[in-house]
Amino acid sequence: MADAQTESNHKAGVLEGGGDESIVPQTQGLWVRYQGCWLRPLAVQSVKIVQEQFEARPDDILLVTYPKCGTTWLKALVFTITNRFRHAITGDDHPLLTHHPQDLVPFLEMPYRQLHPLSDLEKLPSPRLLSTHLPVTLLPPCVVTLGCRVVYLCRSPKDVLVSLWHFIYKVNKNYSIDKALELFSKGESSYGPIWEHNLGFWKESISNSDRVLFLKYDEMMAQLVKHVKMLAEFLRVPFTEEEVRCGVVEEIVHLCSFDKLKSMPVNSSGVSDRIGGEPMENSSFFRTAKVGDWANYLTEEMAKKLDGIVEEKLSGSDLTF
Ligand code: PAP
Repeated sequence: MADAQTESNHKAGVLEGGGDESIVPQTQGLWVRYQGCWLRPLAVQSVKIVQEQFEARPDDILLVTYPKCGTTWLKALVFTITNRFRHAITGDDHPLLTHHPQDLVPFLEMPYRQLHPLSDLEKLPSPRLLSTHLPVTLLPPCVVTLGCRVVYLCRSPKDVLVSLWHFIYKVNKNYSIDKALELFSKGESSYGPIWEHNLGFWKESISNSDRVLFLKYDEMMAQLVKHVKMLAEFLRVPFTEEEVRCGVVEEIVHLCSFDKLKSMPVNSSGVSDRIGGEPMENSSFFRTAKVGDWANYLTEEMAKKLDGIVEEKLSGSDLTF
């Protein structure tokens, strides 16, 4: 009920603080700042519930992404790799043939968490595969203290901006690419600033390399087999020599490829409310998957502006895009 009110305030352009001083409304009314992170107003309550009530298990595996960095792909890959002894990759009953990849790995801060208590996660057998967009600073502390493993996937900020713009533009035709760039460059975007999100997990991956695997979308695209093997090693289910010889790695690459997933009826038709508020077409998670697609939407000047900001924010860190 509270969230329905929040969402209707949001649509009416009413900015809310929710009585919580850590929530600062943002001028455009698209996001509010919560503990240093920009969130959709509707997401704040879910994030708070996760922070306060989520009980991690030491063998939990968290798939962490900034939005539009390849969440759908990572979920498909990790689900397939870790479940390959239960679900044969070439079998005609593989769950990816009948489920959207987004639905195979539960999202911690799913919309309307207050209506869907965390008990759904508690019922899952170990080891659990879970996903989140939370920056490291907002993760429930138990995730760190229990040493849960994290796979972090990031992507060139220019491609993230363009992917995100397409996604939001579908439901908000007032959201121009110029406006998207203006806000994104100030860090104002769901779970932003993106550079803080990236840097937080970059640092974690350096200090805890056995616990945090840091991946880049463009590098994965360029070397698929290498990254699928790397994922399996990190997830402690490495491929046997026999599996490699029989082409299991290539089969996983193929099953989880953009073209294959996009063509499946379960992903190409229907709608679902995954982000809260607006039901989105299942196909909206499969657009083009092209590295460097930003060049079709951003002028040189726009690209230079974002590059300059990102370089400055990441300077001294060795993290580059
Ligand atoms: P989310 O963070 O909102 O859950 P996410 O899956 O990260 O969504 O974003 C979708 C992007 O991943 C799209 O990028 P694009 O807009 O640049 O095209 C989508 O095309 C891409 N994507 C989806 N599935 C795959 C895949 N199997 N391989 C590579 N990229 C993919």
